[in-house]
Amino acid sequence: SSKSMKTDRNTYVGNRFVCVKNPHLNSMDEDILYHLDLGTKTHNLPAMFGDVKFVCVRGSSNRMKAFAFIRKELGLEGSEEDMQDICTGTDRYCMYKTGPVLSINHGMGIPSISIMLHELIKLLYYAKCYDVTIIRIGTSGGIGIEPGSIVITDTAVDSFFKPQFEQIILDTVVTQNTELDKELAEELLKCSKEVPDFPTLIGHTMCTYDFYEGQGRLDGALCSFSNEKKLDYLQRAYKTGIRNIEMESSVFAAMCGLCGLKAAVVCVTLLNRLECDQINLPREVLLEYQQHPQKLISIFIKKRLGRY
Ligand code: R2B
Ligand code: URA
Repeated sequence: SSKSMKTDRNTYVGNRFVCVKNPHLNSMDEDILYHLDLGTKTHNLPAMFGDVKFVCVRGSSNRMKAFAFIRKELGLEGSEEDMQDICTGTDRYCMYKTGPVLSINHGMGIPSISIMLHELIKLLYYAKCYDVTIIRIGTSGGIGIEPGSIVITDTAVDSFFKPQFEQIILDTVVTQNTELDKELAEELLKCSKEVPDFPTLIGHTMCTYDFYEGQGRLDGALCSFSNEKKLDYLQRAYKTGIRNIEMESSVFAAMCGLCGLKAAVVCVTLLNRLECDQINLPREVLLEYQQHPQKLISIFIKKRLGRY
């Protein structure tokens, strides 16, 4: 049977620098950020990334380019260079930088985002970045709310509705805190008042290891439960304050919290899971919904930069 222990959340107040929690890194002569195709000896990370203040992460790499829109939105004098993928030597992740805004994709699910975050956090640390806000923008399944709504996560919860992320480290289950920055969530909610086109709310987000059975769907290749059981589960989730379901928020909240990054999760809902399982929106509606989080985020960044 596995042992269990609780990690302390970093009580990060004074130190505004992005930090790592790994004593072994000190004794490494070089650190290769393999999945990003960057390294401490091959790249001048402080020169490349030292001015980063906002990191936007999202699932797909295709949509990453769409984020270059922020350059226009922010009125930043973008060079063609800004449109170049920084992680050229790898097709795992794509990264774009425009002024103080770094955008990177994370793939689907906890393992994929976790690998990216290890390397991204080390990158920000080596670059001596400070006062960094990181926001995951993405899609999700809503519970009891209108599709197209945005949910700003206050706490990520697991499939048992618990506000924690259980990571297996060696043969120990380590439990980590998944609370996100409350002030940042409120600040984002305030920004949403300026985009009246879609409802935005703060709620809990359930993070699962699977899209199908793991999210109570009846339409996967496998299903071992009834419609009644599904609805009972989702209704109980709703009662605890869960408003959407996705697949990365828990490890994102845990890792960013431990490393001194102010973090937020902003997801649009593509369907109401109390009504259906399949995402059957017309392409153009889907594309429109996916713009909602980035519209909100660009207002937020513009405000922070005093350009709104
Ligand atoms: C939301 O959408 C993806 C699954 O379709 C997954 O990455 C997530 O969290
Ligand atoms: N992403 C998810 O993880 N679940 C959904 O239902 C929709 C998008």
